[in-house]
Amino acid sequence: MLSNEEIMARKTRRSFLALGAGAVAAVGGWEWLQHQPEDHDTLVPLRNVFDANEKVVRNILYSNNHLAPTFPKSAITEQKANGGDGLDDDLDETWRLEVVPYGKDDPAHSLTMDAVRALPKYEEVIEFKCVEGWGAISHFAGIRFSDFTAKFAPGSEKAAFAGLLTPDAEYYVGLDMPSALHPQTLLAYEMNGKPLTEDHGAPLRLVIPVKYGIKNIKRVGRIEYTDIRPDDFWHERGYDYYSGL
Ligand SMILES: Nc1nc2c(c(=O)[nH]1)N[C@H]1C(S)=C(S)[C@@H](COP(=O)(O)O)O[C@H]1N2
Ligand SMILES: [Mo]
Repeated sequence: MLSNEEIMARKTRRSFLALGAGAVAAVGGWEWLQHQPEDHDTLVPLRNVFDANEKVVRNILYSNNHLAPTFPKSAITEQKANGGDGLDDDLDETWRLEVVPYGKDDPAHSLTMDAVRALPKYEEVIEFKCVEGWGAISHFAGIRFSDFTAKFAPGSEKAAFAGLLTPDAEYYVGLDMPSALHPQTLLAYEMNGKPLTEDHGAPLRLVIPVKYGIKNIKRVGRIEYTDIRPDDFWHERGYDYYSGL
């Protein structure tokens, strides 16, 4: 007969094995999902389950200091223009960037590009990855999202999220604040040494190399800092809310 101690020891061992298997399944399932093709309809329930897991796994594996790889300019490749939601209206000199700081309902600023350009310029050559399976090495220049926040919405760093929308609100993304404040996250106005073209998001687009292309919103017209998880265009269509790399 087994002693009580022996029974307890066996039970404990079994729970540890189950826990380990669960963790492996969570990471494996998440990796697997990231590599699935466009047919997202059938994957929606699975994705919702993995949303929760992904957050836990992401917090364990990455910190704000985890940097995306950078490349020499000689490695730059052609990046096609992809996705035109929110870019339909004519772009003219009426463009402004509205900023709604944490705890406010209305914009505190309506900024011109000159005001944006006044912040320190930062450049990076990074890999841009679309969930459709293609990628490109591109050179972007602009300002750090963290510098922008410190200048135009000081204190908003403590919000849980930033929501970014096109001027017509047809395309919109939500970002967890650690990713938004990541040192490689830019509001970019140049691509491969030239001013951004309209199909790549002129006059100002987000470049967030720790996330898939879907989060890199083009033609940003409004930035809101909030604790309420912002709506997200591709999350509504079945993709992982965080879409981290
Ligand atoms: N406003 C807006 N931003 C957007 C999209 C879009 O449809 N509208 N598509 C996203 C997707 S899916 C990708 S892959 C990238 C493509 O960026 P690019 O056109 O500069 O290559 O933009 C992202 N940002
Ligand atoms: Mo994409």
